[in-house]
Amino acid sequence: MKIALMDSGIGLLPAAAAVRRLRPDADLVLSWDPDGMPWGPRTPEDITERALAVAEAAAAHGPDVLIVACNTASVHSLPEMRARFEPDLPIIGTVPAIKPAAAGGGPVAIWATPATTGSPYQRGLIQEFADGVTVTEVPCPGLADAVHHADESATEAAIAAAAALTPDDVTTVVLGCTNYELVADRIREAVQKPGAAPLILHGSAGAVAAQALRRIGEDPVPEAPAEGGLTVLLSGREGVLPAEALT
Ligand code: DGN
Repeated sequence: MKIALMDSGIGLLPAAAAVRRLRPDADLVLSWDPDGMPWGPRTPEDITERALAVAEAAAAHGPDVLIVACNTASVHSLPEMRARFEPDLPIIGTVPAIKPAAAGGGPVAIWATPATTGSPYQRGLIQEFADGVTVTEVPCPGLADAVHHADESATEAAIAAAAALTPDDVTTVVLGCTNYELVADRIREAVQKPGAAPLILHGSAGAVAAQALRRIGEDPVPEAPAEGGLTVLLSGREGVLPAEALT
């Protein structure tokens, strides 16, 4: 079994690690776009063009399923991706986890890239699943890029700016960009108010990994031998990734 994941950058790692935990025997193809990232500030047309190119590179390796491990690309480009690749290659999107977050009653804050924040797709999810729940959309300019480049001070500054836009009484934060799952602890620290109930964070890595397996009729087998291969594609060129990046 071969499972491909794509994103603009290393935001695909949490979902890839989740796939590895469920199926250590799966071959992984990770395709991202160092030449074009970040996608967050781009126009929807531009995002779709870059996402299709990165997906083509992954598809050329013959995966059974492709996970679009990027909220920005999913909210803007899923119809085009599906039209291009399905039914031969099933496409699994990643969109902000508003439904489970709103089920807790809120108030909820959705942290996402500027392109995802306020997009018709995100607004539709809020309307459909968060009726009667107070929801604040928080754009986080620069955060995805800072996380990708492991730029500590830019990450700190972008988290502090987003925390300042997050109402004090939120109980729940949706991590609406896959990069943010890599700094979830720091986001929790910045938003958690002293004395308040522990903040609830909703990412999407585990859910999309499980959904990808379901879609191709495979069960989770966490005890399977850890013999899955790894192919890394950087804007279409073969690259390498240290094994510990997926733990
Ligand atoms: N990982 C992407 C997402 O989930 O939106 C970040 C996109 C970007 O390049 N900013």
